[in-house]
Amino acid sequence: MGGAVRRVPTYCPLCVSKCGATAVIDDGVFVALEPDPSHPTGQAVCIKGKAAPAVLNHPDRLLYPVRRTAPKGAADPGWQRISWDEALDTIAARLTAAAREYGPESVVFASASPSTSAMSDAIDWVDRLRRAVGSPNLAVYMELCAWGRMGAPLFTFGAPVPAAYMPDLDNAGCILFWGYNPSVARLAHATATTAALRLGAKLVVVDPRRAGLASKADHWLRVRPGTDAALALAMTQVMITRGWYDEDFVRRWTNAPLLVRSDTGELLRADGDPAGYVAWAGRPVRYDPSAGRYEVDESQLDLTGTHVVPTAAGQVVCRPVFAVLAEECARMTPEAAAELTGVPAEEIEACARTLWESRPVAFYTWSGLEQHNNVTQTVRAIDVLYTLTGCLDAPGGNVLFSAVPANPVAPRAAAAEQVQALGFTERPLGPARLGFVTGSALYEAALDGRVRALLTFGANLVMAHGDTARGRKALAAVDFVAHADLFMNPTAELADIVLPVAAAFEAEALRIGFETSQDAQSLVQLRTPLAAPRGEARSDLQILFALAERLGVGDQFFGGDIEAAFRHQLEPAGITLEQLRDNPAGVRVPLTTAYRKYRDTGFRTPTRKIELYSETLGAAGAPPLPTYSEPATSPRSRPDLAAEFPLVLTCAKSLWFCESQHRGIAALRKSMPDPQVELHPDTAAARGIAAGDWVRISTPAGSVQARAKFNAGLDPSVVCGQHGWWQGCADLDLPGYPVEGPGSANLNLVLPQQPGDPISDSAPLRSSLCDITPL
Ligand SMILES: Nc1nc2c(c(=O)[nH]1)N[C@H]1C(S)=C(S)[C@@H](COP(=O)(O)OP(=O)(O)OC[C@H]3O[C@@H](n4cnc5c(=O)[nH]c(N)nc54)[C@H](O)[C@@H]3O)O[C@H]1N2
Ligand SMILES: Nc1nc2c(c(=O)[nH]1)N[C@H]1C(S)=C(S)[C@@H](COP(=O)(O)OP(=O)(O)OC[C@H]3O[C@@H](n4cnc5c(=O)[nH]c(N)nc54)[C@H](O)[C@@H]3O)O[C@H]1N2
Ligand code: SF4
Ligand SMILES: [Mo]
Repeated sequence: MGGAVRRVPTYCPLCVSKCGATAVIDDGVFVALEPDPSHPTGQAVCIKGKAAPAVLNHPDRLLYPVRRTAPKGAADPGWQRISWDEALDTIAARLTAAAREYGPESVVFASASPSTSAMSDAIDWVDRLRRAVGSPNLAVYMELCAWGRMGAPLFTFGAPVPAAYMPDLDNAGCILFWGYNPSVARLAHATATTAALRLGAKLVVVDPRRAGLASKADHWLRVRPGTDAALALAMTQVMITRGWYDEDFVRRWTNAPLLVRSDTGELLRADGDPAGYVAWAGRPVRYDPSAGRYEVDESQLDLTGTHVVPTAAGQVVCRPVFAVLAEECARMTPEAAAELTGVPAEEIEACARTLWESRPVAFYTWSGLEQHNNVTQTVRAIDVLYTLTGCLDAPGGNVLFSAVPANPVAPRAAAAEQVQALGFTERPLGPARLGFVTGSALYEAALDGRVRALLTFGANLVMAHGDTARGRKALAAVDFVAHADLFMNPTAELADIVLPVAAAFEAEALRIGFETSQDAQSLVQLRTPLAAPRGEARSDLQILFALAERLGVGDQFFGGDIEAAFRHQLEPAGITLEQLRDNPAGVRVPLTTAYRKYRDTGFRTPTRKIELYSETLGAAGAPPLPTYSEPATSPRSRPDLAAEFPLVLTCAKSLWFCESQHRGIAALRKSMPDPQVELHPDTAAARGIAAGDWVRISTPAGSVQARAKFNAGLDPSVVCGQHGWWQGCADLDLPGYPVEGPGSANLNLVLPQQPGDPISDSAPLRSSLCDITPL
């Protein structure tokens, strides 16, 4: 130390926030990461980002490719060092053999979530490789992490709102965070929100815990876990009853005017035109979805009333979708919702008023909604509520910001995949339709011999999914598993070959757009390597490009030339790699935001309107209008279990760690040395538990341990745990925990994967029953 200090503009890729940053290089050594306020996501760097050098230098880093020599299930896998050539040749040969013998659907690719790791650098290339070799299966937690932000909104908007239609925080009048805590999860959203609040924006937070920005919120709605749909329906009820909705938008841009048959509950079709629909404008008028046009101007369309429509098959009594929606919601009064959700009726009413009076509304939903067996309907209810504000793609609403033109790495398949992903038969509208395999479908197929080869980039599958014991059996049953990672983890332990991966700051990466605002979207940045890879570690991209060659699809990977791939991506942007290398802070491409693009294109739904009523869901036997269903395992749905397990158990991420990572990093672990469970002091007192005591969290599936952390803001019947605890921290002399068995602190060991959401298979990790007892 003490030599020349260099400062290199960069960004942190460790989580979804991608915070703009400055790296400090002291005498050639990467020592610190600092915020870069000139970067659109650079207002702050979190404690994990600051610990990036410690992650990179940790003694437990994997340095060499290894192969297992002991059978799976042995206490010691007997890792033996092998060469990269042997490792990559073996992986390619085994994947090829599995696909040849058992079909391409027997091969699964998996990745750590790009929201919680630098796999965001490479995940599109993983997807490209799996398609190139014909595998229909990518396992990347779509059902736990993204269905509510990306998958379920397709039924309503035909687009990923809010995952792609980002909240325009800079211009919002009201910000709505529903099951989302950006102070922990996405710093760039938290700092932008704080700035917006300073300028007078209102904030609504729906969360069982008063977490993060909830303490600054105009409304904090303390919802019982898993009952969010009831809340959304009640707010919708209030807004419809009070006339707090953008009637013109609803009439023109949603399918609210289409007539629903009272006899079947289905949308009425025009006589002699099975593709056409009918609305009412003093008489029946046709709607042609291919043109997106009615016979009359929309202003004449009825949203209320009951109409008798003459058809070739006789008279049919019908009502507009909007009238049926209003009637369905009428049952969910604020009082009824208060009973279900625990949120006072006056708060529900007041919050609906704020949403209406403080428009434009920008919203984000995340994990608080994803991990329930009713997520699809919950998200439908919130999406319908949001639609009433008329703010979609409007300034200050949720906007699809213009993107830098670029060649996509893994364009969505134009034609349907030839072979469907695992789980497609059971849930044809779920993640499998988009090429994603759910944890439950993966385990089931692995256990019955349909999965023969698995290639995972970093995913800690057995700890991220519920029912760890089943997961371990499933992975052990797969003929061949290869895992690429920075560290050994409980999933890698089950692999046949483990590859050492270069840490994010040891590798070059290309980022085209930073998502959170138009300014952020306009920035293209090439992340400079700040250190040489440790040992023989290689970047995920190097591994993928080398495997592609060996799998005979090198032509789709630019003959193994990563630079050529970057150049190809950049070509439409008119930016060169040289420009980016000369400007490590990035190059801005001037872009203007186009708002309300639906006016030109309609929506990508079957009716080309926002679908308050979803025929697609109806045809699958699901409610076509958003509906509340009680979580499968709750005090109300399972009073038989509630006697022994009286508390509702949810969970949340930790500020100090990404998911199951980082417990080995002293700078992080020192702030959170032990697994915790948050509970109300009264709940603790009733059980003779003091703050900081070790306790047992017992669910119908077993028990694990954690320390009691008091949180007087919680409802006394709700507790909140943490998942991901396995790793020890030698520097602090803090223990690791077994993934199974006595002494385990692995919450997902005692959380089930089933019953999953009927459409998406999302597991109920955030609405289960438990009791807490002293250990
Ligand atoms: N520090 C840190 N940052 C991360 C991650 C990390 O592990 N650590 N992980 C990354 C990943 S992969 C993701 S998916 C994102 C997730 O980001 P978030 O979704 O913000 O993550 P959480 O904090 O788990 O959940 C948000 C809130 O949901 C609340 N909640 C729990 N149950 C319910 C419920 O039933 N209803 C409602 N309305 N709320 C509920 C929790 O109390 C919590 O405050 O964060 C990313 N960023
Ligand atoms: N109970 C409960 N369970 C949950 C959740 C919850 O909130 N509660 N959250 C769910 C969610 S939203 C998600 S996204 C999943 C997360 O599950 P995962 O995405 O599997 O995340 P981690 O468990 O942190 O494991 C990530 C692994 O990737 C490795 N890694 C990190 N960076 C890189 C890299 O650049 N390259 C490679 N090759 N490897 C890397 C890490 O060392 C680690 O071993 O967990 C889910 N499970
Ligand atoms: S929030 Fe922290 S970990 Fe995530 S990108 Fe920013 S600095 Fe990195
Ligand atoms: Mo996630």
